Amino acid sequence: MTKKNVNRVVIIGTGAVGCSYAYSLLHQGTAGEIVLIDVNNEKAEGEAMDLNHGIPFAPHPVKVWSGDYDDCKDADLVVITAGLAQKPGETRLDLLAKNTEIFQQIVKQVMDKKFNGIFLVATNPVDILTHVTWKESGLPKEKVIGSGTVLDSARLRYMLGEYFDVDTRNIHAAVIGEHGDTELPVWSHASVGMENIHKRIEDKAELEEKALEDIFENVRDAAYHIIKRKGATNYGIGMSLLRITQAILHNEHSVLTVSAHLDGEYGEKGIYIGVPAIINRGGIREIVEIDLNETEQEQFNHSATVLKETMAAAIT
Ligand code: 6V0
Repeated sequence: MTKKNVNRVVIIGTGAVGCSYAYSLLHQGTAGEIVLIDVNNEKAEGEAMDLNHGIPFAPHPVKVWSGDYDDCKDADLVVITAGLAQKPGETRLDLLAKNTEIFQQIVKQVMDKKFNGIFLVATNPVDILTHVTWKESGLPKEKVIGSGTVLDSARLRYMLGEYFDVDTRNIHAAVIGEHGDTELPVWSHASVGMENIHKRIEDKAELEEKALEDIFENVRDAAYHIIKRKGATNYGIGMSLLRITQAILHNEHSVLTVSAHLDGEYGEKGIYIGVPAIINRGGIREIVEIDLNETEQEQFNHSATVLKETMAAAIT
């Protein structure tokens, strides 16, 4: 379909994550056009029909349709949430090899249409698949972004907000590193309201440092806890993708812990990994290099090493 003078977002993969994201986009009126693509075309069609029936209640006019790769040509943003989920007995490496193949096909089809917008990747393992997207697309690194630890940082802020009984929006705290088991919280820069988190604990008799460890464990393992109960996680990631999309399409220059390509920052090179970065209409404007304390720096380097080893083992 010919593009109108509005922002077009193409979502590839209309499973639980892709549809929660589409629903969030529609609610907020963030994009003027939302295109759904899935290898299961009927699923994409059904989702588009269903979403269309909510348009009378959206804040702005929006067009939603199930499309094809031709629609990527004029897209501002292509968001990939397609892929296979882990099956019983299958390792993460097996899954990575299969999803890498799927990504190579998807990215090739998008680039064949002369796409020149921004890629946003959510499929797991997200850091490595963002790297694959960057390699296959040939686009500059700032135009290929992974959702990274945006969701993990949101989970941390939510759980800290509950613990301190302070509005989540006034909690400044971030998770960085691999979106996975080796991620880490940056306590050295965390604050509640405008007060340093450790000082806040010291000031209040009912609070204790040990709680921070438990909170972070719950953040890190949140996906396992949710998947055990409902089989997938979709709303939190849907809203995280929306937040990144707003930062891009509204040229916000917002700081979010996306998966960005490092070129010496934090002492690492040649990988995509979760770090704070300034996001605007051009994608990643700048990686924010905060001073980590010694423990955090060690944990970050360990996380980067695990990612590099996994990538080397799976991608030949
Ligand atoms: P799902 O519900 O199985 O949906 C995946 C969709 O991808 C299905 O509709 C498939 O038909 C489609 N698909 C598969 N192959 C292709 C292809 N070649 N082209 C187009 N479409 C294809 O999975 P769900 O939506 O639950 O999860 C999607 C991915 O998001 C998984 O890898 C999750 O692990 C990942 N998540 C990432 C998070 C993050 O923070 N980055 C958070 C939650 C889930």
